[in-house]
This record gives sequence, C-alpha cells and structure tokens, in this order.
Amino acid sequence: MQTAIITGITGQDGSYLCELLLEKDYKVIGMYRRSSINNFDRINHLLKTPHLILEECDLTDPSGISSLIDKYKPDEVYNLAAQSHVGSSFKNPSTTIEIDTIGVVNLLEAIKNRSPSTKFYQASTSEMYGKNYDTIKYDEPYQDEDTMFLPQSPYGVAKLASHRLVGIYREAYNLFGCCGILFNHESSRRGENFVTRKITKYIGDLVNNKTNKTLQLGNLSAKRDWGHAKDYVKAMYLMMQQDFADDYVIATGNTYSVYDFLKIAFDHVGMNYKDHVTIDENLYRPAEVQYLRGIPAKANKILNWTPEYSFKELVYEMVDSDVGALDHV
Ligand code: NAP
Ligand code: G4F
Repeated sequence: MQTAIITGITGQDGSYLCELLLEKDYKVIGMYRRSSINNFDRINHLLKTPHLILEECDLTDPSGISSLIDKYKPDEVYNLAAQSHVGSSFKNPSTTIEIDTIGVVNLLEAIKNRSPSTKFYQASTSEMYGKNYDTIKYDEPYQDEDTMFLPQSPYGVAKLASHRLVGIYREAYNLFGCCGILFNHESSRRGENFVTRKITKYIGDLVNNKTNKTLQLGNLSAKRDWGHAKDYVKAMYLMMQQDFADDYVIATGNTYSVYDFLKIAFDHVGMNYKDHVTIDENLYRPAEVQYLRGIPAKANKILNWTPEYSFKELVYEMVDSDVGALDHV
C-alpha cells in the first residue's frame, strides 16, 4: 500500500485529492493545523475511512514537519497547504511568505534529511505569471511553461520562490520534486471569499430569500482560466506517477472575465446580475493580474491529461449546489 501525506487536507483541493487517493487504495495522512473550532466540513464524509489518518501540524513548524516525515517516510507528499488568497496576501505579506515559502523549505529539508526517496508535489500557481503573457505560438495571448514569471502580489512572489526552490532541490539533491502550475480551479467546495463562490453563494442566498443586500464586487474585467478542482487533482496524481519529476501547466486553454462568470451564473437562475451587483472600490487589489489563459499541451502530451468539465458545467454546478438543487459534490 502506498502512503501519501497531504498538507492542506481541510482545503478545497485537499479534500478532492484525498478522495482520489483513497479510491486508489493509498494510506492517506492528512495534515491539518489546529483551529479553535473543527473545520473538517470538506472531509467529514471521509473521516471514518480506515486508511485516512489525521495529523495535527503547522507547515511553519520545522520540527513538527521533520517528525511527521520521519514517522511515516511516505512514498508521496502533496503540499497543498498555503495562505491561498491573493487579496489577503497584501494585508498579511509576512504570514503569506512564512507559510507559502518557508513552509516549503521546511518540507524540502525534512525530505532531504529524513526520507530522500519521497516524491514531492508543490502547488504552484498561474499567479506567478502576474502580468506576463506570450503571443508567439498561438493567436490569442497565453501562458505556458516557457512564459517568464512576473508576480504581482506577495502571494505570487512567495509561490514563485517555492517553485524555484523545488527546482533547486531537484537539481542539487536529486529529489523527486514536481510543481503543478495550476490555473484557477473551483467547485462547490471553493472558499466563500474567492470571487466565483462569492457569486454563487450570493445567488443561493438570493433565490432562498436569505438576503436583501446587493453583492459587492471589485474588478469585473479581470480574466481567468477557470477549471474544475476535480479535474485538477487528477493532474497532480499523474505528475507524481512519472519516472522523472517535472513542472506542468494545468489549465483549460479558455479565458473568461469575472463579468462573464456573473452573467452565466445569474442567467442560470433567470435573473439579471445588473439588478443585484454593486462595485466596491475597496475590493480592487493594489496590483492586479488582468489576464490568464494557460496552455496545457505538455500535460496533455506527457500525462495524457485533459479537463472534463466545461466552463458552463462548472458555473451551473456551483450555482445549483448553492441554490440547494444539488448536495455538495
Ligand atoms: P484552500 O482551500 O485555501 O486550502 C488551503 C489549505 O491550507 C487549508 O487546508 C488550510 O487550512 C491549509 N493551511 C493554511 N496555512 C497552513 C499552515 N500554516 N499549516 C498547515 N496548513 C495550513 O486552497 P485550495 O484552493 O485547496 O488550493 C490548494 C493549493 O493550491 C494552495 O497551495 C493554493 O495556493 C494552490 N493553488 C490553488 C489554485 C486554485 O485556483 N484553487 C490555483 C493554483 C494554486 P485551514 O483549513 O485550517 O485554513
Ligand atoms: O477568485 P479570486 O480571489 O482568485 P485569484 O486572485 O485569481 O487567485 C486564485 O487563483 C490563483 C491561480 O491563478 C491561485 F493561486 C490562488 O490561490 C487563488 O485560488 O479573484 C479572481 C479575480 C481577481 O482578478 C479579483 O480582483 O476576481 C477579481 N474580483 C473581483 N471582485 C474579486 C472580487 N475577487 C475576490 N476574491 N472578491 C471579490 O469581491
């Protein structure tokens, strides 16, 4: 039986990856940090599974991380834990760097010193591109593995430092370390302060007469390449099954604005977003990433990975879940 540690087990991706690995007969060690109240909502349905073990540990604690790696000497470690909100990273830059960069050093050092055959996955991000894109290979602007990084937030900087650190440990110490450069991925389990879920949660409240307020949003013209988290955790798993560690862009190849998301989501319940949305200048970011469209050609060719969900299917699933037509899936 393969053993995998998932950091960030209580998060969106952690919960879907845990389901996937349990289905594949892994023993899963789910790492979570202490909080004043239980936040296992996304994995409650898995807690009685015999092959899931939960371990309390904070990514910023080097001795705790080292002991965890030493205890299990896992076949695979998926590092999904992070301060993952770009807007929050402007308000909490030091904490973001502490978790999203130093936390990764803690894991890499523990693996190098205690369990060097362990394979390591790092959750890198399209935020590392920032305002950079290419126009050489395709008609529409895009980002792929050859595009230069130019992050626009403390989060993007912290993730870029980790991304490069994984490359260094791979080259200098021969560790199996791969990075998934994942573009935005969402689901009904998405945190409620990310724009997609903020919108669908509001629609759910509106339809169920739980709110009479307007929905306050910031920049509606930003474009994102939005996929479904269920598709994206499959790509993480596939990267770790390769003979050689490498970095891969995981994306759909399509881009939509926040405005597009709003329109499709409100249309789905027969409403007009213009009647319900107001712009709050305070929700604009000090620096913004305006355009993301990833080309997953390398993942397609080497991992044989393609996303199954379309943009509309993603939006409809999220709206239906928040309106109550679907159980959380
Ligand atoms: P998420 O829902 O925000 O989950 C983040 C997880 O990290 C949570 O379980 C959180 O625990 C945990 N965590 C935060 N700080 C920690 C610490 N100091 N010690 C231990 N655990 C800690 O994020 P996600 O959407 O699943 O994303 C997973 C990873 O992919 C993140 O690294 C994110 O930056 C990256 N990523 C996400 C996307 C996307 O579109 N979703 C795209 C590219 C990259 P609590 O529940 O206790 O807060
Ligand atoms: O949903 P968002 O907060 O996601 P963002 O900033 O793209 O980051 C997500 O994707 C990254 C991958 O590219 C991940 F690495 C990261 O961890 C996270 O999962 O914002 C999307 C867009 C932004 O342009 C933002 O300015 O929506 C715009 N927006 C407009 N109004 C808003 C709002 N974003 C939020 N969160 N809240 C608003 O009210």
